[in-house]
Amino acid sequence: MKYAIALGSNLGDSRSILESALNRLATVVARSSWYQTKAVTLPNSPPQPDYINGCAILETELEPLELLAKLQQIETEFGRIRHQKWDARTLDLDILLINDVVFQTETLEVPHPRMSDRAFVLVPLAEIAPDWKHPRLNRSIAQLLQSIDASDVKKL
Ligand code: A4P
Ligand code: MG
Repeated sequence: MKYAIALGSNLGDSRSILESALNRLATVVARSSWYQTKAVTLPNSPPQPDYINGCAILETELEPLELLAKLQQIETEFGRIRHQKWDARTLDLDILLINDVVFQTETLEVPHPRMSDRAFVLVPLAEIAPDWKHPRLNRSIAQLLQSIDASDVKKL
């Protein structure tokens, strides 16, 4: 199965946390550059440090819920503590895409429901998978990226 995942961190030594997390993952077939991005927060929440974000493509036999469990285990290993939604975190690992399928359960929704309007996801993903089609929107990652503002995303 082919997966696209997003990596993000805005607490701790983000760059080395992200590198180590990638090394813990099965069969990474492509990885993007790292990008410094402005934190997207909920309205009226206090300011947060910038994030480092990137994306990777994995080939693995793991089923979607097995991969989600593995990603959450790696988040915990790197000191992720869940406070509030969208809080600053040492490591966030999200599943963006799985082949060309739509997958929806209580604990996992793929395509990731917020990916299409987020420059911090689309810029790194377009670097490694510009032609991957979003199965709900029927548009490629490169096309989705063209319709948003990506000026807050800076390559490191
Ligand atoms: N879940 C459902 N679908 C998925 C999926 N496709 N991948 C569930 C991963 N998890 C998925 O996630 C909450 C629950 O979502 C999980 O238990 C899982 O069952 P979480 O990681 O505990 O919490 P979260 O990340 O705070 O929530 P959420 O809503 O997933 O956050 P987002 O939308 O991912 O946003 N700004 C910048 N610049 N860069 C960032 O990386 N990230 C966020 C988090 C906000 N602002 C950001 C960034
Ligand atoms: Mg998450």
